[in-house]
Amino acid sequence: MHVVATAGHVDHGKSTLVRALTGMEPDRYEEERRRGLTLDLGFAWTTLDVPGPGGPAPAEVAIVDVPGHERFVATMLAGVGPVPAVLFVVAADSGWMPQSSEHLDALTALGVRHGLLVVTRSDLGDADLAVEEARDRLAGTPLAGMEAVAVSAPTGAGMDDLRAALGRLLAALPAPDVAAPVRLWVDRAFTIRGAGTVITGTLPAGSVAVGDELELPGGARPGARVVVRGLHSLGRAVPRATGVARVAVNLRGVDVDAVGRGSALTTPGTTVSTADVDVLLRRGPAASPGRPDEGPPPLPEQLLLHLGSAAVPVHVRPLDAPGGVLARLHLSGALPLRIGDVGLLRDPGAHRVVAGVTVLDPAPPPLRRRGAARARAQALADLDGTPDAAGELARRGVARRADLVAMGVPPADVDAVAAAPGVLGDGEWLVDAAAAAPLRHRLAAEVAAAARDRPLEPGLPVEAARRRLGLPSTGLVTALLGTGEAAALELAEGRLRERGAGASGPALPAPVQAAVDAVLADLADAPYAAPEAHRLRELGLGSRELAAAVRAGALAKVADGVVLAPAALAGAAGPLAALPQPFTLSEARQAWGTSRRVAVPLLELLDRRGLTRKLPDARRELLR
Ligand SMILES: Nc1nc2c(ncn2[C@@H]2O[C@H](COP(=O)(O)OP(=O)(O)OP(=O)(O)O)[C@@H](O)[C@H]2O)c(=O)[nH]1
Ligand SMILES: [Mg+2]
Repeated sequence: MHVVATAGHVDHGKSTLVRALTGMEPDRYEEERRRGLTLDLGFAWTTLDVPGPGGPAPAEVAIVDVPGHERFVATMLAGVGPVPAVLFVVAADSGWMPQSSEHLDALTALGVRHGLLVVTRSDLGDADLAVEEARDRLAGTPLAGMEAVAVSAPTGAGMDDLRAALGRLLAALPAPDVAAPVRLWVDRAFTIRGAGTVITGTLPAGSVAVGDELELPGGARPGARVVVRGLHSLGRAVPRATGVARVAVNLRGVDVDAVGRGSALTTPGTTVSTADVDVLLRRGPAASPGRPDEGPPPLPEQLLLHLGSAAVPVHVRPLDAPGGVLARLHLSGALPLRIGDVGLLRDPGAHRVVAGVTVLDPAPPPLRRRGAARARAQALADLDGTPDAAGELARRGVARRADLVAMGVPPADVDAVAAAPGVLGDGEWLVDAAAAAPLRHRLAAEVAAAARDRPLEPGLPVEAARRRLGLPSTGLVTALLGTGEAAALELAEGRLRERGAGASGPALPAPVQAAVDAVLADLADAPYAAPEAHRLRELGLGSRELAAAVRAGALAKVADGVVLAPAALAGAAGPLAALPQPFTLSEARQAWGTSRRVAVPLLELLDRRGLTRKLPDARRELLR
């Protein structure tokens, strides 16, 4: 299927042309027919012969009929936005008019390159003159070279030529990517009794099938998933529709108020729902893709952004210079966008399309510091809206793989950049190679600072390192290890420390070392008489200090608050060898010259180490 839209000044015969071509009534409302004025989008379709390699073949073409009245330009744009080709209508008897210009400017800004110039009402005026005038106006725009056909609806003159020319136009349209992610801009939403909410739109690429789960970005529940309950195309129920196509989608569990013109249904994870976007502006009389040579006047700050079927008020902030080509748009509501999306900015009061826009970054960084806008302009200077995996990652330093895909970077390109030399990742996130070196430097500095500031701790917890480096995951912190300035760091029990710091034991701070020395002196004559709680307190050895002394190998832990000299613990089985076997707790206590407080956990420790065994009568024997 193909989809084309009409364009042109009010009353120039667009709807009449659609009627003559399809036999269908594009003016759906009684009021439209009564007033002879199109108020809203109309939809009609027909079958015609399209030339192909194997000769002409019948193909279906749907036509989105737009209103020409100056008050309905926003409606016109909602209809044209997702459509790749246009029937540009000019009446022979009145010739080129203001909305001819406004519609042409809009089509130019949207980058529409395929169309037919249809001069209508040829029975009422000089069609050749109208064609000539239109050619003048079209010069320099992407539609300059389109074929021209003159028709008259009442006489039927030119209609066969029109069908033939339309066939040639359709044959020349680029084939859309059937595997592309779906973004279906809604142009109508209504309810059908018994079926619920139905939306219609032009599917430009990709395919939608009954049962598909799609995302409804924006709306009352941003990111909500919806299921395609039913699908119609050109009035028929179909199991699947592939772009380009007109589709009507019956949605399960969606209130009709939650969707409307300007909403979109998308393949989950394939757009960024954003209210801030950096764009390339295409301006001047020919606001066609490509950068203008000279700077036009500054843009108004408040404009309407038209993109897809959406029209959203935006605040425009120039990034490079007033009248420049780069701007940050702040949207009054989020839209689901990708790099390379094309839209336009319009000044509705002035009836003027002021610029075409190409999305360069749908997830731009905030502009906080002075000079941030200018720096941002430099970062964007060479971009043209083609998503580039390496560039996106380099500009961001750290990025989530899924976010790059949502921005429009092909998944295969994201995989390739993830595998590039020097790029780090944890499966979910990526760190650019150039960003890794300064992160390693900061990590080494943080670990050193932590060792200095908190010597009793066995290193900097990875989670603390993550926070200090501002990284999104601890996986990325550990991915930094191994090379560069992080080569000297090691990870043990969730903490980072300088390699080797744990092996010989970290040096204890002087006061702790002095207290430990005092304990060891106490133990010199009675090696198993572990210091009592009051003695430890008096020496300033709390649980943190004791843990550090144990980690440093200066003391050995028997139980909480029970410490011995490491050598005493290692030789604890020795005094038990002189006892009659098996022996009692009391005999062991006396052999060690200590109290039950020490003897009980010490025997349990020896049991666990397999040096002693507890018998059913609670006595123990030494195992050799
Ligand atoms: N004589 C003659 N009248 C025509 C022809 N085409 C359209 N008309 C008349 O021109 C008037 C306007 O036609 P429409 O088709 O409603 O124009 P339109 O471009 O759809 O108008 P809007 O949708 O409101 O912008 C109607 O009265 C038509 O009957 C034609 O080829 N010959
Ligand atoms: Mg009409």
